[in-house]
Amino acid sequence: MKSDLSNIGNKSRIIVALDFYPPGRDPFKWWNYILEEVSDIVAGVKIGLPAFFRIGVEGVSKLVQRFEDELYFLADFKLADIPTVVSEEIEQLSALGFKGSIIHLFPMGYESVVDKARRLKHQIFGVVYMSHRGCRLFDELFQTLLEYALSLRVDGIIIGATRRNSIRNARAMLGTKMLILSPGIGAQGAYPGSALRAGADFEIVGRAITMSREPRQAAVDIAKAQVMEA
Ligand code: O7M
Repeated sequence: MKSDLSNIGNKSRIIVALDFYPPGRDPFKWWNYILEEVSDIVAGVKIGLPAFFRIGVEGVSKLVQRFEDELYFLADFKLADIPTVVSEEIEQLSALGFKGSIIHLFPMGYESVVDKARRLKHQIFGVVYMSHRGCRLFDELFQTLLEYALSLRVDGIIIGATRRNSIRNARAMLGTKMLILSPGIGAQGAYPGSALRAGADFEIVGRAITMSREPRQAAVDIAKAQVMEA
């Protein structure tokens, strides 16, 4: 049972995001195949609304049950409701077998959410800086959100791999206290390994693996790039 992302053993620092699948494929079969191909390479799998809409709670639950011994399952709903509702959502996601959830930090007031998650042994990751262009409020609020994440003592934060300087700054401020997860590798332009070298702990990779003709080879190549010297 993979329940702590800081303890992944001898694997790459990839978390594969299951959002997309090639046209004409059955999404459940494809994502099942992806996980068969890469489960010995990647540390975890991130699942959010796209997969929930495509394969339903039942499909997601089947994937979790099949692969939870090898993979860390991270729920990505970027939760941002009132604390009571977010706590309930985390309870449900935990019951489904997810070991961690991603939340937005800007609503603030989430101390009770983190307490609840601790009791459930469920890890919490807060979004601090997104990867896409034009997220102006994140530009302005980066420092505030980072300080809030630190005071809330979440297990980790999300900073886009497209924001290497911010990853460096966050790492300098956090020391080793928190994990940094970075999406934006491949399809969004950041190079495999670049976020790790800036101080991140994991790179979240979606389409570069899930839309590849050779998903296993794609994962192997990214894993190699992660351990290469800069
Ligand atoms: O590699 P991609 O671009 O196909 O997929 C990237 C994944 O990372 C996708 O699942 C996004 O939801 C997620 N992501 C971002 O791309 N940018 C962000 O700023 C934040 C996330 C994310 O995972 O937040 C938790």
